[in-house]
Amino acid sequence: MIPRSSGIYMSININKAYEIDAEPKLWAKLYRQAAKDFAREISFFPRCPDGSRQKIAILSHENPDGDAIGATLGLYHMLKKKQDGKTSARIKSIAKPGQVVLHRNTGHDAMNGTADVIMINPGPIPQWLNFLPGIKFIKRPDELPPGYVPDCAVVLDVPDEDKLGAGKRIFDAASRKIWIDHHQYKDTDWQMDEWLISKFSVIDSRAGACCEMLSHIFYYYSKYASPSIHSALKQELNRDAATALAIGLHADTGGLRWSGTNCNSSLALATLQRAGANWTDISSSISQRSWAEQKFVAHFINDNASTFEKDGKLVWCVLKQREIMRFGVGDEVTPWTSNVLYQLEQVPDVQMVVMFIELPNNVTCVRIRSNYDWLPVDDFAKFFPPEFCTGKGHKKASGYKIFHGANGFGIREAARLFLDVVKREGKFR
Ligand SMILES: [Mn+2]
Repeated sequence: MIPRSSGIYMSININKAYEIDAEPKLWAKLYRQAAKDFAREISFFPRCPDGSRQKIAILSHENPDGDAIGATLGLYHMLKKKQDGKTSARIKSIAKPGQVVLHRNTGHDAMNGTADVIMINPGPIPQWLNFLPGIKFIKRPDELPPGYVPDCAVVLDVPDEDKLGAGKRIFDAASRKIWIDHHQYKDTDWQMDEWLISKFSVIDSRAGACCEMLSHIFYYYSKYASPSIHSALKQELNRDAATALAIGLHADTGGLRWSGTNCNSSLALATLQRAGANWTDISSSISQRSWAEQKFVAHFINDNASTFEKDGKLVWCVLKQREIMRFGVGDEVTPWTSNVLYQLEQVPDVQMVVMFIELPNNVTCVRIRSNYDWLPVDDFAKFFPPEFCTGKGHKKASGYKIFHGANGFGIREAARLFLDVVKREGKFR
């Protein structure tokens, strides 16, 4: 059970929770309200009694994807704009590179407060995101100054506190917590409600990406936030923020193609394009593949006995360690094999794709995809003893691990056992 926030900042609505899952009119109303309250939450940073600046940490999940990094940078660039704006000319001179100094313009100089904003992620940050402006300023938790404790932690695209990894310590230590996320929260019992209202949270399980949510929030910020209260944050989306958010929107929605994409995702894209995000450039940079990866995928599909069964509804293949070495796959196993899975998914009639990847120590990783909601692939582990097979995931994309060392099996036998279950229990149509 997570303890409630200290309550020191009760006056700024910290215990307000939204469940945005609503019809269009209500949807807009809720986002407008969320934007106003978010602006108030994040712009509340009085000068600390000892004269130091308040600290704001932007956190996201470990092993970050495009959405986690896009959201982190999107918020950072929105806040950074303050450093360049006219109200903070005085502050600009004291900001170091990569440091954002926020300035809350209350109109009364004595009341002005400032804050340092730090982006934190345990990594590893995928290489393909390196072109994003500001990415090099994201710090690992172990790179923070000793004893770093933020006054406010903003958590983006995280469904579960444990996914913060080493960042959880920083989240736990923060006295104010802001939580913005689009994942499904299955747990709707009172404990979950209690947990969500223990911090300022905006949850929209219909949004395609956390970046989509931030686009809406920033849109309503600039449109409706009352200038008298929120002048420090009332601003248009800037191009760097819009580009980072568009990356996340693209990454989590497959360029607005996957299920989970809806009219609000398109609205978010319009907002981001208007602010200068170049969707064409973003799409082509996301679909670029190195020559080594292209050769690996082509070879793999051509030579690697991708086997069709169930009248072509099921296709499976095996990636062995020696091929991983031969092609210099290195740390790129996940993106490269995703590309293979993607190619196989596009074949007409294919309903499910299964890939077995040989890991060291007689462990096999299974990556499995379904093209359809009615063919879930997240629940095959229950047909095996837990010491042999574990794993789960989403209905249409899951991962398992098979520990076959104890049985003296190789990857082929492990694959055969797993496939028998898939063919027997899978709801092929
Ligand atoms: Mn996401």
